[in-house]
This record gives sequence, structure tokens and C-alpha cells, in this order.
Amino acid sequence: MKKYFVTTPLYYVNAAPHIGHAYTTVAADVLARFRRARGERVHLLTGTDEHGQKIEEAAKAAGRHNLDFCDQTSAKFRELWKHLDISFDDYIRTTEKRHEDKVQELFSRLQKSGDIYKGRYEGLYDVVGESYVKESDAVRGPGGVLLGPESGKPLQRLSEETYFFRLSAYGPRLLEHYRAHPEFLAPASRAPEIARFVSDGLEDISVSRTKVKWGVPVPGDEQHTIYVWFDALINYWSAAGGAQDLWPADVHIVGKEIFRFHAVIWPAMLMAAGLPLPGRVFAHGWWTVEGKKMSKSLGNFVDPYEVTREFGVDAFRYFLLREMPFGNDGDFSTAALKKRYNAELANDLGNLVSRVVNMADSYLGGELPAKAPEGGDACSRRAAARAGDISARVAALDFHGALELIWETIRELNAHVNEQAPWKLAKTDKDKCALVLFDLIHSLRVVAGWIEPFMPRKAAEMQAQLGVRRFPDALTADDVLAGVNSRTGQIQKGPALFPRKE
Ligand code: ME8
Repeated sequence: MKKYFVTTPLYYVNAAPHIGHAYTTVAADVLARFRRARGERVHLLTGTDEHGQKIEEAAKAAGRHNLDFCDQTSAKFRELWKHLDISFDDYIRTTEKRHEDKVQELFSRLQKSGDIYKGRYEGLYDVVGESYVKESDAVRGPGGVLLGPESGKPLQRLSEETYFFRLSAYGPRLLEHYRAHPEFLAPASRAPEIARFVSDGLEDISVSRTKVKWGVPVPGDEQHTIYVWFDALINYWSAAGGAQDLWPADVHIVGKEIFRFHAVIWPAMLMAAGLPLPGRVFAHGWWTVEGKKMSKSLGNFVDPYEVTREFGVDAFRYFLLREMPFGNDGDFSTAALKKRYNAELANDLGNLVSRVVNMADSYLGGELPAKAPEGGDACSRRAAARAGDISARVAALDFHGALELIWETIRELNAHVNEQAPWKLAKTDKDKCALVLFDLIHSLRVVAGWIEPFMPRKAAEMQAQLGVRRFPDALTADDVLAGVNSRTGQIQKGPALFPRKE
């Protein structure tokens, strides 16, 4: 049985990770955790992109040997993923032999098929984006200096012998693929720009450099190293390492600025190599910080550790996916995070859990429901009725929409507590009070199952308070509804899940 295979981009090791990198990786993790909780076999791949001119220059500027430098920064990414509870199954570095061998194998394959041929590149190059830039796309800066359209940084003029990849031959097949697989380009709103780019006609692309030494040598022609993007894209396939149950990837999650590499060049490379294509490429939007683009000159990169020190890992994960629909751009600010933290986490969810757990403790003496209460109006049933829609949204990578539905349920539960006033019932109708609290606890167990992929630590704390015994694994919403809740333990009052921030 094939595993559900989800990937993040391989991040450049020229600098430390920031919230942009955390964003993509948390999203991939939520998807992976969500599918695992539903019993699927999942494989989450991430890693680092370590070759090429940009890294060579960064290592030099740091006064380090290339590989030492890469080791150090790659470790920072890996540590951050541990800190953020990213459940990655594999971490690939493009300097690993298992990868380099496959890059050479694929390069040779395309040389043999005639898809790679020797020529000469005369033109512009953007080191920041590691991309060849068409003369007509360059932007004229002060003093007539040509700047990269994306990076805004001065371009280099290259003139060197190179190998070309025959991208131009794949336009019609790519268009046919987009047409036959409308889910391939996501979100759908970004598909037309790719189709238009391909319809306008593709040019062959240079895939080797003679002036850059830090790269995978072209097999049999070691004057050349393989172009860093050609090298890095192959990681998705090299990491699969020929395993029968992995390739093709189900979804590549990437930022919008590298959509073309993944939606045009990568599938064309796979077509040329006769390999199956991934199921989908999803391009999400970009974060600005306090209204500004993150940049070296502004020095406004947000350090994820700083945010988690103040708000905790789970609130950070939550905020990233809650703030804007996956696919749109958004702005990161401490004020916005604090607002959501207090309103949605401390108030809506945290208070609800404390209130219900405290009442169950006081009025039921810790006695727990063995079975969900019957009756159509039980709020646990109404909550459960949303499970299908929530699943469908996460499956479509609509994390924001899924959280919206979960919070609708949480708000309904809050309203239900206020309407039923169990603290009054405790004095007037003990049976009804028990029933209402049973029902609320069931509902919260369902909610805990839903939020686990987003906030694994808080979901576990919540489950402990709600008396969900976690053996062998955390219960999912589906388990709870299926009556697995007979495996429950004692309600345990605990500290506030999200203490208010003043
Ligand atoms: O492009 N907002 O690596 P990279 C949202 N090595 N996401 C952001 C972001 C922001 N402001 N900044 C970065 C590369 N990202 C290549 C990829 S893949 C074979 C090679 C995220 O270190 C987003 O996922 O520049 C973006 O695509 C990625 O980091 C770029 O990381």
C-alpha cells in the first residue's frame, strides 16, 4: 500500500530559519498528522538545499568550509523542526551521497535520451533566487543596473559553456497534464498564471555551471556542476530512494515564488525521465512582518524561538494556519497573534475546557460518562456532524477553513454552557446536570481529536484533563464517536491551557 507522501521545499542553508520556513513546514506537519490520525500511512519529507553559488558565497563570507557551514545551518533547521513538533519521517540534505548519486543518475538518463545537450549560456543570473533571468524580465534600477524581478538585487551577466535541458519540448504535454489533472495546480486561483506561462512558449534552460564549484559534478564532464535547482528538485525522488510505497509524492507544498520550478520544470524533468508525476503542487502565500517584506536590509526576520518563548509552540502553530487562508498572503504581527491568542485560545477554548472540567469535578465527583448520551439534541452529536466537513477541508489543505469550523463548534459549546447553566442545575436537577456535563465532555473530546494535528501538545493536555486515556495512541474524534470512550480515566483538573496574556 502506497504511503501518503508529503514534502516541503528544501530550504537554503545560507541563513537561519524564520517564520516563512516554519509556515510551510507546520502546514505539511498538520496534514501529515491529520492523515496519520485517520489510520493512513504517511511519509513527511523535509530537508536542506546546500549547493550552488549562493551557499558558496555565504560560506565564504562566514569564513567557513562549505560543508562545515552547511552542517551548521542544516542542524539549525532540524533543531527548529524538533522544537516545533514537526513529525518528519525523513530529512534529506542535498550534500548526502544518496542524493548526489540519484542526481547524476537522472542527469545521465536525460543526456542519453537527448533531453540534455551542450551549448552556451549568455545572459543574466540572479544569485538570490538562483535563477536565470530573461533580459526582458529584468528591472532597471538606479544607474541602469539590472535587478532581479523577484529579488530586487543586482543581476550577474554570465557567459559560459553549459548543458541545456530541453524544456521547450514539454509545453504541450504539460498543458495536457494540467487539463487532465485539474487538482495538480493548487490553489486553483494560481493555475491560470502557470498555464499562461507555458502556453506563451517555454525555452530550454541551462542546467550546469562551470564557474560554480560547489555542486554535483556533471557525470563525465567534471568542469561542470549541475545547476542547483536541477539538483535540489530531484530530492523528492532521491529521498524516496526507489521505495515501492513512496513515489510519486502526493503533494509538494511550496511558497508561491517557487511555484514555477515545481509546476513546470520539475514535472517536465520527470516526463523526460519517464517517471510518474506528483499528485499536486500547492503554492501558499507569503508572510510580511508588521506590514513589511522580510529582508536582510531591514533585519526583520521573525525568529520562531522568540515567538514560542512568549506564546508557546502550539499557539504559534495555530496562528500560522488560522490567520489567513492557505494560498493567500498575510501579515505577521505580535498584536495580531496576541489578539487571537487571548480571544480564541485563552477565552473560547481554554476557558471552556476549564469550566467544564471544573464543573465535572465538583458536581460529578469525577464520575465519567461511559457512553455518549442519546437524543438528537445532544451537542456532541451536533459537533460530530461537522467531522466530515472538517476532514474534507484539511484534505484540501484548507487549514484555515477547518479551524473556522472547529471554532464554530467551540463557540456553540460555550453558548450551550451558558444556556444550560449546569451550576444552577446542580442545585435543582442533578440528573440533568450530569447529562449536560457528560455531553459537554464528549463534545470536548471530539474537539481535542480535531485540534491534535494543529496543536499536538495542547490536545494531549486537554485529553488528560478530559480523562481520555492515551493508550496505545491518542484517541481521535472518530474513536470517541465510535464509542472507544469506554477507555477513559479520571477527569483531572489541570492548569489553564492558554493563560491569558496581558
Ligand atoms: O527557495 N512567507 O529555499 P528557501 C511564506 N531552496 N513562506 C516563506 C517565506 C515567507 N515570507 N519565506 C520563505 C528555496 N518561505 C529553495 C527550494 S525546493 C527543491 C528548493 C518558505 O530557503 C516558502 O515555503 O528560499 C518558500 O517557498 C520557501 O520558504 C523558500 O525557502
